[in-house]
Order: sequence, then structure tokens, then C-alpha cells
Amino acid sequence: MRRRFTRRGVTLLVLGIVALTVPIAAAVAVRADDSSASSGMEGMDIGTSPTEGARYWQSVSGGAFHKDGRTRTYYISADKVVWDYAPDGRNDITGEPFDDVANTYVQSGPGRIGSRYVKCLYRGYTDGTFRHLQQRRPDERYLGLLGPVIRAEVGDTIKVVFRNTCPFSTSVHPHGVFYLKDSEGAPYDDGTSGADKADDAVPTGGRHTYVWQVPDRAGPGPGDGSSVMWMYHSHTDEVSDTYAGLMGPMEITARGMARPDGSPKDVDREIFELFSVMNENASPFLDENVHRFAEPPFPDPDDEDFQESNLMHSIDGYVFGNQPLVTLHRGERVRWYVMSMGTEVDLHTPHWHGNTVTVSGMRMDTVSLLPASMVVADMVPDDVGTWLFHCHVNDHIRAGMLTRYRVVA
Ligand SMILES: [Cu+2]
Repeated sequence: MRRRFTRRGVTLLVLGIVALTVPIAAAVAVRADDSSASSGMEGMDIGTSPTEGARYWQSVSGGAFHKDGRTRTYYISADKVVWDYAPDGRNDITGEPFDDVANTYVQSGPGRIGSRYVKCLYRGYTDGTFRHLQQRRPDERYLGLLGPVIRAEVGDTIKVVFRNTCPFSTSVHPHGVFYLKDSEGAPYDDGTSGADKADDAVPTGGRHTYVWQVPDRAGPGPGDGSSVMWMYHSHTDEVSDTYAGLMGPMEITARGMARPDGSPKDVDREIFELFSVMNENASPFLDENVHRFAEPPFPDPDDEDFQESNLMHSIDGYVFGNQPLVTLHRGERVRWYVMSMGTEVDLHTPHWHGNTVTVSGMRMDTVSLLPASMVVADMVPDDVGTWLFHCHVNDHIRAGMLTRYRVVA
């Protein structure tokens, strides 16, 4: 019990620090802009120069959508599956069997679910028959419970042919891209009706095709690199849908910068990482998970130790280093897309050992995430070895929010 209150106290404290730090960082960034303006770059002094002001706001809005790209179709189904947060059955960070602390989360037994849970996940299929799963290459298996990576270039149109086989209604709600009301994937009183509501909650066995345009304002802004990160997730019952696991990454590349698959030409390797404390107590499958994976006596769902055992501090759905190892090559151009989802415990500080990144032109080896935030971090690894990549929040370290990556020559 004490542990829960401590956790909340720490959370509020850190949130306070973040709230104080962000404006300071913003002020520093603006000062950096001012100084670069005098060295010939465009500043933001919209008060003195209407032309520059107009140019600034033009960069905010971007140009109107020109459908000069391609239509990229993704076949995605929300499927009920059994997910294992620790498929290796051991702590791959220590190289040892799970200790008592780790077993709080991963050991099944009387009144404990363990590391396996029924979930609903987005999965890619090869076509609209939904007969064949899109196979992930070995170097993509680290993506874990994330849905397929959606990629597009500015000027493209994204089409998601969506099928729902989960035992409850789900949807696909995208961030960042342009959509009309029939492709938003979220039910609320927005004054629409009829066909504009068909996307909100696709029933079990139902289908819906979402169409999203990719205008300038969905692509890189003035301070971005050649691509930006967005996400998509189910938003029918946003909280329980995302705890069920219905989330995926999206990446938009600048016009003229994409390979045929949509990835940026100037990047050799893209890695997508979701940091999330998956609260299986809030999953629509809690009851099913208890009866399927726990042994009697069945726990009281309000028991605090039981609740703690269902907080899976995961990276792409893996705990204690069980994520398939990402291998990078020294000197290659690596773009890490990191995101978070969840609630107030989901403030995460992903930290790379061994190598550094730049984020918006600033050098870092640790980045800050809050729920539904997305950060792009570029790395040219120069340090060969197997390295820790972990959330730097102490409570999350103890609970297994760690993984590794490897750099080879
Ligand atoms: Cu964390």
C-alpha cells in the first residue's frame, strides 16, 4: 500500500518538474532562434516585418494538400491474441532467472496472471481477404505488440482497410494526418450522423475503410528532420482499447524524400519504441485473463498486490529485456521514434547507453515522454557493443522497463 502512494507522490513531483522545465526549455529554444536570426536565418519577428511574419505562418500552415503522391493501402485487423511480455522466461538484462521483484509481474500461480495476457492487437494482413498475416522480418520482430508501421510521404493518401474481430467495438484513430469525420475513429457528440459515424465504433465482425490525407502540416515542420512521427490507436473506448493493446506507429516523410516504401531516403534504419505501463487491471480481458492464466484461489480485483502484479512496465510490450535485440551498424544513420501511452505513471525517460542522439537539433542521451507524446531522435552510433536502453524512472527500472540494443562494426 505504501508503495502505491509513493509512486503517486513521485509521479506528481516529476510532473511538476516537467511543467517547470518545459517553459524554460522553450525560452532557451526561442533565444537560440533569436541569435541564429542575426546570423542570416529567418527569425520570428512578425511584429516588425509583415513579410517574414507571413512566411512564418505559411510554415505553420503548410501548403494546401496536393494529391500528387500515391495512395498507400494498409490492411489492418484488430485481433484477439495471447501476448507474452516475457517470452524468454528469464531476465535478459541480468542474464539470470527472474528474482522476487521481477516475479511480482511475470510469475503466474495462485491468484497471479503472470506474463501472458489476452489482448487485442492491430495486425497487418497482405490484402482485403484478411487471410494472410503480413509476416514481420526478423529485424522487425522487436516491434512486439505495436500495430504495423504506417508510412507515407507528404502528398500521399493513406487508406486503412480495417477489420475488427475483437469481442468489442474498436476503431482506428490517427494523430497528425488530415481526416474527415468518417475517418476520425472516435465517438463523441460532434454534430455528425449517419455515414460520418460508421468509423467511430466498428462492431465485432465489422469493417471500415479509413482515408487520411497527408498534407504539408502532417509532415516535417521547420525544425524537423526528413520525417516525423505520429501514432494511431483505437478510440472507441480509448482507455480500455489502448490497454487492450490497440496502438501503432506512423511515420510521415517530407515530399521528395521517401523511398518507395515511404521511409526517408537519408535514414538507414528506423526503430519504433513504445514506453507504456500497460495496466492490465483496466483491460477488457481482466476477468478472462484471471480465469485463463491464474490458479485458484482467484484474487480480489481490488487487492493492491494483485493490481501491482498487472502493471506491465513494457517497451513495445516486453519487460526485463525480453524484446528481440535491435542490431545497428556503426556509422549508419539511425532514426529512433519513441512514444508513450497511458496515464500519470507514464512519464518515461528513455535513455541510451553507449551512444547519443539529437532531438530537434539538441544533443541528448535521454528524452522525455508523457502520455501520447512522440519524439524523434537521430543517432549515428559510434560505440560498438551491446548496450542498455531503458526508462530512467527508478520505479520503472525496478519493474522491468529495460531493453538492449546492439551496435556492430
Ligand atoms: Cu518509465
